[in-house]
Amino acid sequence: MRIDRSPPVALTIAGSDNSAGAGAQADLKTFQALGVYGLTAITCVVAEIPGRVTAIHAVPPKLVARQIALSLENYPVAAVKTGLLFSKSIVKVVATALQKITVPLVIDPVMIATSGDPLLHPDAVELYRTLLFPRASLVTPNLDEARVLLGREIRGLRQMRAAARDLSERFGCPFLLKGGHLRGTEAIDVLFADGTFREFSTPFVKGVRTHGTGCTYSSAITAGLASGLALEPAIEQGKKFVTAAIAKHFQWNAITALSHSQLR
Ligand code: PXL
Repeated sequence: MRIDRSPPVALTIAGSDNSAGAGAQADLKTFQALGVYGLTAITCVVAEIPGRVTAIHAVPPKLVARQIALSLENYPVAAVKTGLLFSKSIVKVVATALQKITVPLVIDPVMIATSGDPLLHPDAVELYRTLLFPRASLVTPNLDEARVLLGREIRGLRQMRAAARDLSERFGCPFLLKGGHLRGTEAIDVLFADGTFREFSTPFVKGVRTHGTGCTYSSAITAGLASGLALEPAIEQGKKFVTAAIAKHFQWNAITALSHSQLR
């Protein structure tokens, strides 16, 4: 009798962060900690430390497409996540490469680093709306990204609920709007999916630089979906995972990093 010991497989399509708290490196560490084998398709290379992006360079779109195609053709990919896609031409090839997938797709619409440095070319946003969201199982904007997508400010929980519903109805897919930037006593995220609301809340951890939390959260959700969880349990697992990673952060002088290890 053959016992299949192979873990679930997830693919992240994301930028490389040399400081390894965000981007594809954060995604891989998260997948690993949650028992999922991670594949990567790198879209761009970012030279940075938390709080300071010094350079960013795109991978040629054809090479991004090759990485995705090889991953999908040769591995039993059970869920896909997109992070920083950098430019219009990369969004286009990613959308084309993902056209045939039937597995869950999580889109983290990364636009700006926690430091405030721009990451995505602004002219690529429209292609997210037209090419990527129609395919998404979940989109995970923070409040800044939701403001760009919706074209209005979002202040407070009531406006968050309205924004999550409006985004989901406008783009026809589930939206998880992350409220960490409100800096209340609770970090509340609002899901609007299939006509209903659900909220996910944990105590807000103060005073931690949050470089990479968005990447970690969306990749933990993706790991859950790759493992066969339904959307809401996958978000619950992701929220627990990112909260534990923030609580267990470590620090070298001015540099803070999330801990992704030994969380299970
Ligand atoms: O946290 C957003 C993010 C995503 N992806 C890459 C990044 C960053 C932040 O700096 O470098 C590659």
